[in-house]
Amino acid sequence: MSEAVIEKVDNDGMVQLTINRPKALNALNSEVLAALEAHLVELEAHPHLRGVVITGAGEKSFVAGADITEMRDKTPEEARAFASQALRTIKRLETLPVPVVALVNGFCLGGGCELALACDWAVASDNAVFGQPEVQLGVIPGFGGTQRLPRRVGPAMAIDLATTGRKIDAQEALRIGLVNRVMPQAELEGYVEELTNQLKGNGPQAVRSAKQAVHDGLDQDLNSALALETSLFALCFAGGEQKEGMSAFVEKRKARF
Ligand code: DAK
Repeated sequence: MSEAVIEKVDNDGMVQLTINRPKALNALNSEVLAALEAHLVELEAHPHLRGVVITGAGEKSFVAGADITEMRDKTPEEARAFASQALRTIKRLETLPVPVVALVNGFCLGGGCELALACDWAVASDNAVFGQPEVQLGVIPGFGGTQRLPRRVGPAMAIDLATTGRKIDAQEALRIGLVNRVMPQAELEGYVEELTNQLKGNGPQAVRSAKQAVHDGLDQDLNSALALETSLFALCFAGGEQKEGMSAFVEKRKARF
């Protein structure tokens, strides 16, 4: 498989994907997108997947956007094809059945910000820089940014960012709810390990169902979404996980999922 994305898997089904184009600040070109999609297709079929962490190679950038050099000479038809490849790939990431964590270690711009928006969590280094600067290049966000950004930070802030193209620092990203945590770069890996260990300690099917309830419920009216939650809650009692989790509590021991 291409070296444009590096996959590291641990024994418990936790996978780290690293976008590996540090010389171009991990900008997303067709090769990176194809490699990412190939990894995601494999992960979709992974029976014991527990979570995914996605990051960028090096200490300067998560992803500095779509590749401007590659995009510059595209026709409208080619731009549409490029956007649909990216949209499909980002959708695959978003709909993985397990929590996906963006480990944002630097620039997170344009398509990079859109990639992070498709993740369940974003943990950022304190030197991270976020933005949707596409309008400064004469285009708009094309990888879902105009739709996922307002859903994450509200329409007023989304329009502010998408129409000015201004860059914001990690603290502002935290304040507006674009990221969950900010910490010094040196502590980022350690924190993500702590987070993934926490996820791995929980019932795997329960974690999947919690993600499904939130994601699917957001697309429904409240009553339908509450009915979905009830169904998923009831299903928790069909497997062995709930028996083990509750027995462990009663027997004052750690659950073995
Ligand atoms: N694409 C290609 N190369 C990039 C890049 C990018 N997005 N960002 C950085 N690089 C490359 C630089 O060209 C440079 O390459 P060399 O000159 O060394 O060969 C290398 O990475 C290091 O970058 P700098 O020398 O510029 O490093 P600095 O620290 O000085 O500056 C920076 C870092 C992140 C502030 C700066 O590189 C920068 O402003 N980069 C561009 C950020 C940006 O505008 N990102 C948004 C990209 S647009 C659509 C579909 C998709 C999209 C839009 C429409 N449709 C279908 C309609 C998506 C658009 C985007 O994401």
